[in-house]
Amino acid sequence: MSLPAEIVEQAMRLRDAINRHNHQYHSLDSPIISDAEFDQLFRELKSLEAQYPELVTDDSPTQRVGATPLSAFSQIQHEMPMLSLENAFSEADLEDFERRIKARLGTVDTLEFVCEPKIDGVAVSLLYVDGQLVRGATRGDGATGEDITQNVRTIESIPLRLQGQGWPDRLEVRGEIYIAKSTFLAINAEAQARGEKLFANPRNAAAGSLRQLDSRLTAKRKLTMYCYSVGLVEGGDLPPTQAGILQQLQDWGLRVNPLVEVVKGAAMCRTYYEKMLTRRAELNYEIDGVVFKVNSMSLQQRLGILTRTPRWAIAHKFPAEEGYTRLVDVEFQVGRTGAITPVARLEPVKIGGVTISNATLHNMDEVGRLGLMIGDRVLVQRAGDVIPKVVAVDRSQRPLHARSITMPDHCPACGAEIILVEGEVIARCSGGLFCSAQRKESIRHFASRLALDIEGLGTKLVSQLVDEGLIENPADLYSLTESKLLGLERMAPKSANNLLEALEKSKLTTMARFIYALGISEVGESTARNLALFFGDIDALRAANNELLQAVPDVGPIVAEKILTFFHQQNNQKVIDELLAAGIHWQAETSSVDAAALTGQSWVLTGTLKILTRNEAKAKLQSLGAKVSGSVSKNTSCVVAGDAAGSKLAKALELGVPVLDETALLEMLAKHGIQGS
Ligand code: 9MJ
Repeated sequence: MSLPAEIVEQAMRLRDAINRHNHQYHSLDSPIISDAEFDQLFRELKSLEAQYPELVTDDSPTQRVGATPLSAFSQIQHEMPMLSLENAFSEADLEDFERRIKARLGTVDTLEFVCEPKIDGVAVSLLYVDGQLVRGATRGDGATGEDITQNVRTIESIPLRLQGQGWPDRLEVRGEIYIAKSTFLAINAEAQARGEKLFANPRNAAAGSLRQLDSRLTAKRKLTMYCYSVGLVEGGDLPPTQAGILQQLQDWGLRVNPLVEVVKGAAMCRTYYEKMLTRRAELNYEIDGVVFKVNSMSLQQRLGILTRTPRWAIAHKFPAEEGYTRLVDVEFQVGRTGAITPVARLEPVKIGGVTISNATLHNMDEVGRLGLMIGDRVLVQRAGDVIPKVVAVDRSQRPLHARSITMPDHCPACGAEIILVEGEVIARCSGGLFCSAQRKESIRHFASRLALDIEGLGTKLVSQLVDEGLIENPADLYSLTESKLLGLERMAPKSANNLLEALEKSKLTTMARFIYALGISEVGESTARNLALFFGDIDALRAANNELLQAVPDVGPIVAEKILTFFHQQNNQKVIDELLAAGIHWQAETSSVDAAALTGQSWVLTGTLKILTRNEAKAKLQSLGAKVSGSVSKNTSCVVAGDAAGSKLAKALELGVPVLDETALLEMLAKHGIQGS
């Protein structure tokens, strides 16, 4: 039976629309219809295909998942080897690279290079025949890889059929499949909740997800891909430059990194490297360096390949952020609230240009999950400026004399009993303010940047001052004198004076900082700000009852209880009195600000703002009493949409949640007494 022409046409129209919107959403990050509208198109196509099963084609977007699980991956031979890249680690390596190329080409002209972020994922090859995706394969050893067609078909940013026209009959596209950092964290959080093994990093998570024999599992992992080159090209032509090819791939619906740039000469490559190094932390995917490629394809041809690496490309690697070393010992540190944290003492190892000899182990559950023993060879990871952590254990290298790690019964600082509250993973010292470690931490917190910001009062000095009996609590800081300080080891008159000056300067602060500095359990910066705005007066806060506290935005029964407990302690009240008597003061919170204007409202920020930073916008909304949340729901009061706002904006529109642009936000803030910048 032949299908009615209008049905075939309708199915084609739906597929085209779905493919186009998929590309807008996944590759260009700029959806033009809402999720609901997209779902509607998808449902229409599904029901049409259910009604007319002959309509179902292999490249229909409804066919991404559905294959039966495999028993093993089959091997494939790459028709053109998948190359690896030579590495450069320094400016000199880069200059050498340029010099070699110029010598080989016999030219003195400045060369054009394409600069690309080097994605730390899994290299794959996609084969399109007549525009249809027919095969996906891993790089393997470059000559032989594994057939992962079923799995790549589940990745929504990989088109099952190329868009537009003019593609070669056979086209092999290469690139890197990866998992976004945010997705990686979510996967691990879920694994942790289920008590499963965690992935060490996003690359392992991507590789593990791609190596699933059951593609339904791969489909759940939200993998994506950036394409960066072509392999086999038959029956058609491509643009004459690398940059042109990338643009062409994007036009055919493949995802290409928007941070690619064309530059002239090695010096500008270096500038690109520096720029990406500073942007690295803010990207939602891991990059381990940048790649430079000669832009002209004819020059690439002339330069050719050296065994396994092309002469026309080089990877400029960032300093490694992971490294193996040995766990020498585990010590137990006591935090401000008595929480006991196991800390790994490591054989010093250089990671990302920094020598690491300590790493956090978080808690004993984590030690158990890692299966860690003292003496083990461990993988240490350093990400940006966060504390390094042990992420994996190399059990094959466990020495015979490896020792197990046990939580002590008593606090290493004060000897008080360590208690494990039921239902909590964190063990705590029961010594309270008698524990010198807790005292040191609370003074250190008081002096920290977001609290009273006392310059020069670091961990070592606080420790020295407490150990010498010069201070016991934050208020004692203000009775320090030059002569007392000069009694300390290695304290020069200049440093002593600097500290006294910093202490004097810290006396003028804000009420929010002061509340935060007190170190009340569960009261972070944002809650402190809300408390300051709500009460406006420290005595009102000190006298508040549970009910009143819970009227403050963000304060629920647990936080209210913590605040009450803190102020019930005579010792804490005494310290506050002494601090105020020492001259700590602040200006009244600006009364023209309508601090309760948005109380009870939940706001969401999305897209790029031009005038305010995200954090500024968030703080300003919070100061009017709004909660700022990360996801849109029917309970969201308002969404602020900046440039390139994506799915959150679509969701808001779908749910009928009010949307403001940045100008409207600034107007609203001004109306409530808050200036824009
Ligand atoms: C990555 N990993 O992002 C290449 N790569 O080119 C980029 N890898 C590459 N290019 C030729 N951007 C071989 C490998």
